[in-house]
Amino acid sequence: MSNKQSDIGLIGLAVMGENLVLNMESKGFSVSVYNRTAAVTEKFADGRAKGKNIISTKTLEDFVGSLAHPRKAMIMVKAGAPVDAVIDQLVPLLEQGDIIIDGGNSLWTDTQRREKDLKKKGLRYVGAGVSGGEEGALNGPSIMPGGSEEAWKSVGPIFRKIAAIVEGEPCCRHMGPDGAGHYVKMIHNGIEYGDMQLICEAYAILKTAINPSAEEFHQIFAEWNKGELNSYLIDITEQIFTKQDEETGKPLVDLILDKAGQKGTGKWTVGNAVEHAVVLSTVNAAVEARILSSMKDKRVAASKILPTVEVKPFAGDRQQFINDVRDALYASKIVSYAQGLDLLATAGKFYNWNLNFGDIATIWRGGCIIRAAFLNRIKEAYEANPNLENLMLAPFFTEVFVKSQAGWRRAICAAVERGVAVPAFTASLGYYDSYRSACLPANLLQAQRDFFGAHTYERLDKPAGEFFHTNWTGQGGATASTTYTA
Ligand code: NBP
Repeated sequence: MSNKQSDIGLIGLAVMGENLVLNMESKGFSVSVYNRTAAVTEKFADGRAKGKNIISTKTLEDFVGSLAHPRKAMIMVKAGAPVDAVIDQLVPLLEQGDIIIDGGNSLWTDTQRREKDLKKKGLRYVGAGVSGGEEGALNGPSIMPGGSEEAWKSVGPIFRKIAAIVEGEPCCRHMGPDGAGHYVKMIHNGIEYGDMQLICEAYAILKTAINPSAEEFHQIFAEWNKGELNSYLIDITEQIFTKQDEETGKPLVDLILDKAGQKGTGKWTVGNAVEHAVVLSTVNAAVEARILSSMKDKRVAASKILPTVEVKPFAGDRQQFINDVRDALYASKIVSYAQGLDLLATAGKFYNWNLNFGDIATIWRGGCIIRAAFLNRIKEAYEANPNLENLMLAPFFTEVFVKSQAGWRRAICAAVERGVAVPAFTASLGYYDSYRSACLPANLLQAQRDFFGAHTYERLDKPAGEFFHTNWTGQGGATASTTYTA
């Protein structure tokens, strides 16, 4: 072991860890590494780390001993119990003021708990969401760190240097205290679920109605990528349609089993939205679509029993239809972001995180999976009005709905007529139509509640706060209507 002290250390040399280490080293930082299975460390040392400013260690004692003070130890292992296991082993080796960073996809409440526990021991804790996968980790991810301002001062300069850069600005800013960074990362992942499902639904509508070839799909997505939908996910979708299976010569996408996997951040996001009574219908539809997709055997069996619809041959203007689907995708995407940001705002207030939406949109513009041109518009919307009630109400986005809503509705009608499931499109439009409605049928709902449960109701023609109960059946001898004041 050399006596040299590294700027930072990283524990966990799987896909993300290895690439983050190489990224840090390439930006001029010296890095120590440790992995539970020593053979992995050895392979890295003899392979990609060879000749680089990277110190490989075989024990956590050597790892900690190789770090410059205050020590910065970044954990990049599987989320959950493994993170606690590593922390438990690290803590006895560290000193007051040292910093532990968890860069995995940890649940934000775990991060809050860990930060609180470690603070009592004089250690600083940073829960940092890292997005961008393998390629982002190597060349510049989007990083969402949470934790104390003091800890941020120590790790910020390293993180901002390794993050993706968009228009000269690193895609890394301090998100807020304790679990704020991991919470923002979770919302990022939820939005990612929504974006991916919306793209898949656009594909499904087009396929059923006008059946483009893989080459045509490639061209459609390439065209969309030049406009307002310009994004990483549209870009990779465009590329997917160009890949041919070597064995059969067919488009590979047509040979892939339609069963989607998921790791859990989507479900966490939806569960938390329910807890905070925030509507997250697009992401919810996306999570449920993955669940339904995984039930392949049941779907195949049901497809032989449940009646289908007779599909009419497409008779309209093909290009107009493609444009309608594009408009539906863009409008639904805006709704999904509006919902995700609403949840961020609600949770931010609940936890006193003081989240800055301009900052969040800024660091999502590059490095991460949801990076997209339209995040610039979101950034501008929050810069113009930091207290924006709902993204849909920002003048730029309201104008998008003016232009796109006819096509949005036509595309959904076309899907429904053909029996194509578009749960994320319909959930988005349902939210839009509910949110913009001054009147909803909840008058009838309140009447039902009062009928069976005497839950009372307010009236349109009386002051708010005055509650009424009606004897709906006239039985039981009670008066027809009773007034209660809150
Ligand atoms: P994995 O999530 O596959 O975890 C593998 C690493 O965890 C290995 O280094 C393994 O060591 C280590 N590990 C495990 Br498993 N249990 C351990 C324990 N009890 N003690 C110590 N080490 C343990 O790695 P990854 O895909 O690189 O992801 C790392 C984190 O980053 C995760 O939280 C993930 O959700 C998040 N993330 C991943 C991506 C991605 O694209 N993969 C993107 C963004 C964020 P071993 O070699 O000894 O088994």
